[in-house]
Amino acid sequence: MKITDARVVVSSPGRNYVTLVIETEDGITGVGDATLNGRELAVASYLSEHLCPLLIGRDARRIEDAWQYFYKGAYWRRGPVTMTAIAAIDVALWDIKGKAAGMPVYELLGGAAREGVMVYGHASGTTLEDLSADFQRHLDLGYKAIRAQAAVPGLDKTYGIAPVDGKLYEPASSNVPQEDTWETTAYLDFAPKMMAHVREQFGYGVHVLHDVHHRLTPIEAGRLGASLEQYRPFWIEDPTPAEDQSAFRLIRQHTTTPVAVGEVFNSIWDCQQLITERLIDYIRTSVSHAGGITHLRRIFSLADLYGVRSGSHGAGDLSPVSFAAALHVDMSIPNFGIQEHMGHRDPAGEVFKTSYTFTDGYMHPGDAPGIGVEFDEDAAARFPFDAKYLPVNRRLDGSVHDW
Ligand code: KDG
Ligand code: MG
Repeated sequence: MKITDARVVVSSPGRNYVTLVIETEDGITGVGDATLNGRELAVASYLSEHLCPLLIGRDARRIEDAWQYFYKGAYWRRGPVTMTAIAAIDVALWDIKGKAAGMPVYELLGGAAREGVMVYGHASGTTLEDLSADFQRHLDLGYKAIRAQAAVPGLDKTYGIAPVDGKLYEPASSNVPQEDTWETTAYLDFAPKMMAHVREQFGYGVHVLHDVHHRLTPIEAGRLGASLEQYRPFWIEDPTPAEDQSAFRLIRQHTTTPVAVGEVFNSIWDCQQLITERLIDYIRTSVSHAGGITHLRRIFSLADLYGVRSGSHGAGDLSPVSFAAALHVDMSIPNFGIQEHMGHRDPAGEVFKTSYTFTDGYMHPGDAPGIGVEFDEDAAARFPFDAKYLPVNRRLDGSVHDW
């Protein structure tokens, strides 16, 4: 089954997405997500200049061979741009394989290991009262697990807070990143109060998650985990900049609060020590940034050996294509933990026609052949690229801080 065309479409239906479209000689088309938030055009160029020409004439059925060819063959390995590009090819080829077989991809991965995928939504507020209202809104929607974030008193801006209830937080259009402020002491004092507030209001019948966005030192993270233990969080996410894998030993020495990490990882090598030394509880690598379905399954298989469960990144900057692909993986692996579900802002639905469903806090990828997302290129053309950047984070003294 020869590949006859491979092209990249950059569009901004609500936010920027980079979509790879692969066509085969027998008329089957596959799609992959190549979105890398704030660096979209780098991946688009890597694909269209270097990889797409090499796809023409290849056999679309040989997914593992394509993966090895683009990973090992390039000489330059790993890194977010390379691995997002390989992921897009990999997912598009799985989409084609599923369509050719007339089966949803999760069937090709071994079939359903569960009835549905527990997802967590994002509740946030500029005050604790606003957070409560948003948390209640998520409970009313049926979520069984909810991430709680609130603005830290004393700081001008806190990342991850939606501007209005029910909206998604996203960077504003600009060629220059916005700058946020950070002060660790204020945050460490506030986080337990926020968690106490959520538990007092909503009890212990719902899973509560919290994202630290890589801002603490290991000992600060240990202190945070210890201070939250009594409120039984499902996890604390990204407590420290995670390229320092051995730092997690120190966190582990000080707290039993579960730790989740990995949304910025691109390969199994980035989390090898974290997994094999059992320094984390959930690995958050994603289909789109960690080399596609093929490589993500390798990471999750390693994690399974060490009692680490999956908890894939699923923010709005991962397009509906990679979100759907994540659900297929989640359905089929033995060590699924939870899946992030931030959702997508209109008019994304005009461009990506999805077949996944949400019922009572659980999602299912649907039974359409392939990944189950149809990409409308004509609709995408109505939404041109719109430069946006994640914010840069500065401490009160003006120095640049960890993300
Ligand atoms: O592109 C980065 C965002 O997806 C990330 O900042 C959101 O931390 C995030 C999360 O957990 O979804
Ligand atoms: Mg996060």
